[in-house]
Amino acid sequence: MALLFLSPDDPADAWRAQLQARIPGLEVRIWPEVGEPADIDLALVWRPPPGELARYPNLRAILSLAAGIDGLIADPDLPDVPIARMVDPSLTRTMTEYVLLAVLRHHREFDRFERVQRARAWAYAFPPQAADRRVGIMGLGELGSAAARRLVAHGFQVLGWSRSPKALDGVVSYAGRSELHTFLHRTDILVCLLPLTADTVGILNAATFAELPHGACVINVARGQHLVEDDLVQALDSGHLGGATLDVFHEEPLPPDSPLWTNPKVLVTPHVASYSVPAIAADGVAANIRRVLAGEPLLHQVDRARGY
Ligand code: NDP
Ligand code: OXD
Repeated sequence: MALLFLSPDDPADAWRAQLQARIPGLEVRIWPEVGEPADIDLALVWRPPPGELARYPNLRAILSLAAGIDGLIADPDLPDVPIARMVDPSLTRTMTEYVLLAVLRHHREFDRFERVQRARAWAYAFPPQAADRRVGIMGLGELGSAAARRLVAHGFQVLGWSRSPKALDGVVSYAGRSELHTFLHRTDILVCLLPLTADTVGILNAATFAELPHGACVINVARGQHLVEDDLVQALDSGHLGGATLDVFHEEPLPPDSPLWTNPKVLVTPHVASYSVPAIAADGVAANIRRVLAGEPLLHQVDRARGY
């Protein structure tokens, strides 16, 4: 059994060591040193070049190093084999931490204090209590539901919007397009944790922002293509939106001439909201490798027709 490891951003040697500690004898070939393509049974990947995975005639499954598989399934030459997405406690923990931090920063108005500090202004103001702040999370899956639970524990009013209704303690659930309007009207801080699909592309747009209360803030930690960047800049400049935290962008790295870099109401982070630690995430990947060996269905298998 040979596994292809392909990622420009993940530590290949650490992944190899962690997987071999769990599956002795597993051969891990690190792209582009692949050897004979016909030897490859499995691929563990993040952002492979389009067409690359079609080169391996005996590929049995694709294991994604990412939770979001939009880039993978956009490859018209992707082999028709099962795909598992990343579900991992370290990915969930780091995303929960980022969302809590970003929500608290807007809630406690640190974004405004950072701006007024530059003017040496002693701008005294008290924000509302967490219990009076409504945080709305778009996408209540692995990551959205974990973030929601943490925000509930902190005392915020938490709302969630997903395709199907959810029963999460302390979270008011809205589902489907018909309930989006009400969800947005009741949201002061909006967090996007949706997968990127044909239904969700461009969902953070002028019409969506217009439904949010005056002064609302937007946090996008899902995909850059969820956001219409010009609409965001307009809504911020008009004063309708109070601020934004953006971790993902149409083009990554964000081009130097993007107006988002210098907008005083925008915090830019370089797609770091969450990350998998190989020593932790290798447990789930190894479990799926064993499943392939045993001919069993993958854990966290992607539904290609649904797009996530
Ligand atoms: P999941 O698949 O577990 O959850 C997706 C959620 O979105 C589900 O609740 C689903 O509803 C909901 N959803 C999907 N389509 C729609 C729709 N059309 N309308 C309303 N709700 C919808 O995904 P994860 O939580 O694991 O990850 C979410 C995304 O986060 C990833 O796809 C990725 O893009 C992004 N991400 C970003 C990272 C970063 O560092 N910035 C790191 C990791 C992930 P239902 O439950 O009803 O199916
Ligand atoms: C992911 C990501 O989808 O890191 O896991 O963006």
